[in-house]
Amino acid sequence: MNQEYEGFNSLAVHAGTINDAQGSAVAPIYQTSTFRFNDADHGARCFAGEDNGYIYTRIGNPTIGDLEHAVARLENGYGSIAASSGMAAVNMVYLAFLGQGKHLVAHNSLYGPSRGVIESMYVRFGVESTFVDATNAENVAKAIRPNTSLIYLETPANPTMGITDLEAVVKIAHKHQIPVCVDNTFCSPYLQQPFDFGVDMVLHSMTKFINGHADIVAGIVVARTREIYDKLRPVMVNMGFNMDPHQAWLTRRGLKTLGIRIDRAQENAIKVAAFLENHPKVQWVLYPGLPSHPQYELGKRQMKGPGTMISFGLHGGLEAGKRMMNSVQLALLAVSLGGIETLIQHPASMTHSKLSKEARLAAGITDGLVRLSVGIENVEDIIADLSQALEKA
Ligand code: LCS
Repeated sequence: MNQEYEGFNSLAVHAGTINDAQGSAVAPIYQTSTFRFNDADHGARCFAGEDNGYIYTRIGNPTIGDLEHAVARLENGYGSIAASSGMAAVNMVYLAFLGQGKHLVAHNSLYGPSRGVIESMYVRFGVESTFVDATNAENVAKAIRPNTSLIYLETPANPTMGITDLEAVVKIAHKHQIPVCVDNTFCSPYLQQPFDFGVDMVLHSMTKFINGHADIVAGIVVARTREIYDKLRPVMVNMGFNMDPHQAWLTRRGLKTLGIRIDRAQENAIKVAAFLENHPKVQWVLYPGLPSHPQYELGKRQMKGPGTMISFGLHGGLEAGKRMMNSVQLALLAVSLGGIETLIQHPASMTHSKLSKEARLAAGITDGLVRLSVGIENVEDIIADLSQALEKA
């Protein structure tokens, strides 16, 4: 395709596609661990960075590169580095910017292990951390210390759906020359482009919306500048966080339909959120598309749509929530999110169960919180399923 094109869905389909000698419409899977050099000097030049020939799949591979190119293009970043999982992507950022005597400021509601790994593992290597409610940017400003070297956010956050004002946090962070990373998993680049607000790194668990079919685990970090890219890439290579070419190929295939999958699931989620909010057994609903969301106006400014993730609580608390989750028939009682199928889970006993009860409650992850990832099924069927499950709650 020679013509310049900018539309999201056009880029999702075409960006980065390898032009191979056979003219295949789909980028081939380079299922190889290593690459032959033309001669010894060529090998030496590849290692010296004077020739961009491929060397070894942990370092780089055309199928993985194809995916990296496409995601960087969709996020409008300088470049991206794919990883074996979302957690490998999170750790790529932590290892590049944290170390002995350094300090992390992060939102208090993050995917459980993104916080847990800091408090249980990085602490052993002398990393300090402060988790604050970043939905109030002032709390981030107050937590900054002279040794703060990274600000790490999720917006909307898993699972509280809290929305952080990226422009406000970036302004504070950059005054102190501190890089900001945003986990954009809940939105994908289709609904939010954090580089528009000046952040420095964007990461995704591509297990979720980007792949979208619940058949692989994968992650990626996108860097706004070459300087940041050059800090991240060696971590992936040296820690062995690399993807597998087949995993990259499946993810690239899923990415092609990202926009239309989200359009459909989001249309469903808007109706499901309204259904839940009006249900007598439901006490509260947190969904960026409902005016009752505490950061509704900010969400409308910062996001291109409210997304497909909904958190809610029942009047009957945890026990009622459990009865509901045990009664769903169409939705799957399973963790993960952002796929074509509707999923329901209980963060306090599942995805966020490794956090201390105190930390969970301070972040707003109450025992009664139920999290729903709305899929692309027929919305009448999703609502009928939730309705019959709520009857048993
Ligand atoms: N970041 C966010 C926001 C996530 O939700 C997850 C996984 C990760 C990073 C880690 O990605 P992974 O290594 O699993 O690809 N979130 C999950 C969840 O909420 N339920 O199951 C996994």
